[in-house]
Amino acid sequence: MFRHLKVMLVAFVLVFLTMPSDAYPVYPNTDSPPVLEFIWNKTNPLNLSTDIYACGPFGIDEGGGFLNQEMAIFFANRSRDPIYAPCNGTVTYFLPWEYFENASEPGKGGEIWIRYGENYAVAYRHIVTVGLNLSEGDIVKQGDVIGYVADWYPEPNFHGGFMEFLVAGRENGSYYYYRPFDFFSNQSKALLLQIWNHSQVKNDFGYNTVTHPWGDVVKFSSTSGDQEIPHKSDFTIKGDFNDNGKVDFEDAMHVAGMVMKKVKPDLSADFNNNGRIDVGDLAKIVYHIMGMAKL
Ligand SMILES: [Ca+2]
Ligand SMILES: [Ca+2]
Repeated sequence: MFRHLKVMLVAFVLVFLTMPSDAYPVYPNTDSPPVLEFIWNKTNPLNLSTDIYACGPFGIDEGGGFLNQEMAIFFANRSRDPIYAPCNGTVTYFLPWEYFENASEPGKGGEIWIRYGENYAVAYRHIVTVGLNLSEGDIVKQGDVIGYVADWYPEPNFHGGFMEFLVAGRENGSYYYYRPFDFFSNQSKALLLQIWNHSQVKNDFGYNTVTHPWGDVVKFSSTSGDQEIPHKSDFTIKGDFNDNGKVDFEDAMHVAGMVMKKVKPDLSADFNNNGRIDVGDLAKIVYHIMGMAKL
């Protein structure tokens, strides 16, 4: 009987000491929202008076109460331009797509989600990823090329480009799509307002249905967002190494394993921010479980 219990105990400890952490690294180490930069092709800058065909605002009703999750720019005379990361972060979702010709069509195109810190993510849909060496888990820096604008053909012989951008995040356990405009630096906001004002088409794509440039809705949650956002942003709870939605004894055992060097150290367990996994981190997670400390 005792022998049986001992074996079970050893097995129990071994399981948790070797438990892998499958979450992508949190980068940068912050709870705060990003300050985004709208970076455009530096060698071939936008000509505002000729290059902006139309703008689509965030949050407009696309029919049946389905609100638009993205802001969109329909470019004139421009396609295949590089798309730059608007902030630092971790690639948490990457869907490659090679074809410029059809990436702007509904249900087609590549997609990239970049999580910023603990609570926010930015994403581009309908991108082309040809030639890019990116995968989920990669760290990207603001200004890195993360995709290309798709082709778009509003009428014969008109070659434009198409770009869709979104900001998502979580607050108190709920998931939201946010109006992207609000997250940009003042300099980028000024450029985005110029782009909005130079839209050649002012009676379509929802442009004339809003009073605020880039959308009247500040944020919204939805059933599809509740599924998409945590999945594609790989949002995890700090200290929840076994991914069961709470910080518990098993997670403390995992940190103990790191302290004892039985498990590969993971700096997301550096709760006391001293650059290594130590007894202080173990103490913090134990106190957290007991409700006496915040991670
Ligand atoms: Ca857990
Ligand atoms: Ca530490």
